[in-house]
Amino acid sequence: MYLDPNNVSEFNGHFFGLSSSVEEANLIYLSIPWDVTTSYGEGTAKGAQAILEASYEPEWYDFDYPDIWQVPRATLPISSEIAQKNQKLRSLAQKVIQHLENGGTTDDEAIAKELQTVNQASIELNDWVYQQAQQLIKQNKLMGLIGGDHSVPLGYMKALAEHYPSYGILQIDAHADLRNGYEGFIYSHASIMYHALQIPAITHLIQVGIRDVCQAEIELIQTDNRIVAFDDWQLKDRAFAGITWAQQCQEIIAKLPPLVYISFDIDGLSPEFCPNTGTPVPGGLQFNEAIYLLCEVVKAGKTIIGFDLCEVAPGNDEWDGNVGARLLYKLSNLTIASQQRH
Ligand SMILES: [Mn+2]
Repeated sequence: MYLDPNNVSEFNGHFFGLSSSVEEANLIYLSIPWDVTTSYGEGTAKGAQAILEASYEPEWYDFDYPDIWQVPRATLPISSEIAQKNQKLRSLAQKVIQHLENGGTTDDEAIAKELQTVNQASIELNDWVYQQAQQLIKQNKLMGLIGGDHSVPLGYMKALAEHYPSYGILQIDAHADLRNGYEGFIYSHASIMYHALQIPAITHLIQVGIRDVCQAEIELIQTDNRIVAFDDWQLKDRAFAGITWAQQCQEIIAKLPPLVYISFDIDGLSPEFCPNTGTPVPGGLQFNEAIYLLCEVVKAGKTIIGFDLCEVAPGNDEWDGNVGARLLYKLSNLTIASQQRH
């Protein structure tokens, strides 16, 4: 197919208009319109669609990798079945959250059925993501997963764990996501890394930008030697004391194993870049700091085996989607570039 880099194409349902077939593509985008367990602001189920629509804005030229847009990519259609299921389950989850806000507990009979239905549906979603990822990985495809809330990549992480003997996760996030369930939801957006650490192949979890955590999460960080947290307070304290971001990035990268999965929760960035995300927290990384870190990961010789981008939620304008699209493009290019060395 002929693509003209000087004239971005008409909307064709593919991210960035880069519309190869799945067969010829090196990188496949899988979107998950799911935000069932979202506790605060909703809307991340529409994040992938917002990124998709905004993805026609950025130019294809990448200053680090000028020709990389030519590497074929394909976009799987956003499942309307999952979107509909999400809609139905959200109202059940809302009932649970409402019950808890009114002083009830997760053990109450009044919400037992709702909790069970939501938890079962989350297991089914994880299985579905696992199947999709496994099929693509078997064909030697790279995959980029777009949320949805941060509960969605677990199946993908499991599929990667079957393909690679071991790997590490670089998590950029305002939250540690190490809760053993949240509000009765076993597969909550606040629990993704708790579940990831149950996968034996995941040997490292390096967290960057976290700044909103509970006591139990801190205890897990301190006792599980697979986890290293570069929390936002520490990063900023050291920056104020004159330690450069370049130096701090090298310290972060030194903790990573050779194979790296990137889990990017958009709320790891400063809220000016994600004003409509589900649980925004002041502080966080600047857009360019995040990009710099990711570029350095690749320059350091690490191989990115896959990534997710979660928690983008659209507002009344295109901004959240626009930032998400630019981040998705860079994540994609860096993943491809890190693989091309082999
Ligand atoms: Mn998260």
